[in-house]
Formats: sequence, C-alpha cells, structure tokens
Amino acid sequence: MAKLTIPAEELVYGGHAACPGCGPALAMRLLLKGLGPRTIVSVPACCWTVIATPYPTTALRVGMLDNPIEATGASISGLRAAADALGLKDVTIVGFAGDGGTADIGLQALSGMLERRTNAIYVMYDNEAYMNTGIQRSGATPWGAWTTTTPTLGGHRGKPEGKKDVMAIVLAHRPVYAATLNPAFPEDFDRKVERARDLVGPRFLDIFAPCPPGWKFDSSETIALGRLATDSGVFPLYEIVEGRLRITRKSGQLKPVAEYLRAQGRFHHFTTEDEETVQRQVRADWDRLLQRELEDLSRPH
Ligand SMILES: Cc1ncc(C[n+]2csc(CCOP(=O)(O)OP(=O)(O)O)c2C)c(N)n1
Ligand code: SF4
Ligand SMILES: [Mg+2]
Repeated sequence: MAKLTIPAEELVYGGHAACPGCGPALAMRLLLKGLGPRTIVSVPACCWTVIATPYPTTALRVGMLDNPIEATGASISGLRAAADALGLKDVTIVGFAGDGGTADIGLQALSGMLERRTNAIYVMYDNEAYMNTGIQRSGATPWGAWTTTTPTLGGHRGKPEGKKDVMAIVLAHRPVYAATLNPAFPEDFDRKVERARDLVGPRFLDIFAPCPPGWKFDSSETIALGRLATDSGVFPLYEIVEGRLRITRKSGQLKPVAEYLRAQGRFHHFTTEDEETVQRQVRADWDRLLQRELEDLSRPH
C-alpha cells in the first residue's frame, strides 16, 4: 500500500456547517493536519465563523479566537505576544481570513503584522468574493466575474476591474515565507504548511478556495476545478523563501483557460473575446513567474 503522506489526524470535526464541496472547509482541514494540535487560529467574520461556531458547538479541535473582520493581523500579533508571555513557545499562531477580510477590510492589519515581524502564519483563503454575506465582489474577485454586486444583465459585463495582487503587496513586506496552496494538490499543500510551521517570523499562505454556490458549479467538482485552475495557469503553485521564488508544479503545456472558465456559471456570459483576454493575461503572468524563477535561481547564494 502507498505510504500516506498527509497526516491522518483530523482537527476539524465532521458535521460542520459548510456547504457541500466547500473549498475553504478543505483548506482548513488540510491546514490543521499539517500544523497539528498545538495551534491557535484567529478567524474574522467570514464563512468560516459560521462553519465553525453554530452555538453551542465548534468544528475545530484547536483553540479559536473569533475576531472582527478588520483585525486578523492585529489579533495574531496579540496572540503571539500572549503566548510568548506565557512561555508557550511551541504554539503556532495562525490567522485564517477570507479574501474580503484580507485584500480589502483587513489589509492594514495584515500590513502591520508583517511589518512588525510577528512570528505567526497569516492565511488568506481566497474564494474570490464576500460569500458569507451573499456573494458580493471583493478586491480579489477576478475580471468579468458575476457576483451579486457585479451583474451580467442589462448591458452589465461582470466585474469591470481586475483581481488585486495581494501576494505582491505581501512580498513588499519581505515575509520569511510565502506560498500559494491548492487543496486539489494535497501533498504540495501539506509540504508547504509544514515548511511554514517550522520557520520563525511572518509567513503568508494564499489558498485557492472554490465556492460552489458563489462560483456556480456542482459541489462534486471542487477538486477537478482546483486541478484545472493550476494546470491552466490561473492559480500557479509556488513558494518564496527569503525572497527566492520556486514554482512547485509545472505540468508541461498549460491547459486552455477556457476550460476553467466554462466550468463555472459566474463566467457563463463570457464571449470568445473575453476568454482570449483572460488567456492573454494568464499567459503573461505565467511567463513573468517563469522569468522571476530563473532570475532567482541565477542569483549567487
Ligand atoms: C467591518 C465589517 N464590515 C462588514 C462586515 C460584514 N461581513 C461579515 S462576513 C463578510 C464577508 C467576508 O468575506 P470574506 O472575507 O471574503 O470571507 P467569505 O465570507 O468569503 O468566507 C462581511 C462583509 C463585518 N462583519 N464587519
Ligand atoms: S458559501 Fe462557499 S465558502 Fe461559504 S460555506 Fe458555502 S461553499 Fe463554503
Ligand atoms: Mg471570500
């Protein structure tokens, strides 16, 4: 029998309140497997507070702080200081926030936490909209996507602006570790979580988190869509250690982006031209990533 590389211990209880096929639920499950039980998670207002805490239950077998949506970064700085004051050096402090709570409302607190060099992991699970309050667009919603605030009827064409590059903002703060993770690639996911766990200093994980009702696809397709996102170049997998970038999955020829777009109702209004626009952008971003990796590798150590 093949060796199981993902830790077997479950730190998320079954029977929680997520929708079937919820990407963020998978993200938390895999994250805690990699981090282990000596973890405290700070979660702001988002789908995960609903998933984890319908009174009087909890979905998590680790300590959880429920914090205001703008405060995740500040809350993990505080938790770290408290843990250190109590001599709890072996506890991993984690902020686990959505894209709205990270790219928009909590951006200042994230910046502060990174700039203070807080010894903690900040996770953005990116389901590309404010899902908990009814699928409103966020700074992380991609160009052209339908949301309830970026309609596609009456001459409207979805979100007119592009996706905010949160990773670029984070990298400007020089974290000790930053990586993109996708639950559809659990071994890569787990390796990055364990690597982040064992480093000291500010760390950032960007997790791809498909949302069936928000993106309008069948809940049985979450993993297939995740694989397509990475293999088309829409969500490349890489890590950056002390500023040095390495792509962790290269599957030869990228798949056409149209396959990824057509699998989701939020892009059903797209024309061939729209698909080509996205394809050009994804290709250019991928080429830049390859170039960046080459430049980093050629830097003297
Ligand atoms: C300051 C503030 N503004 C708005 C809200 C309402 N609110 C609660 S959850 C949420 C959505 C958060 O979106 P995101 O961070 O992307 O997480 P998701 O719901 O997608 O999991 C919003 C807007 C709030 N709690 N606090
Ligand atoms: S709305 Fe989306 S992110 Fe929220 S619980 Fe349901 S599937 Fe998960
Ligand atoms: Mg969201």
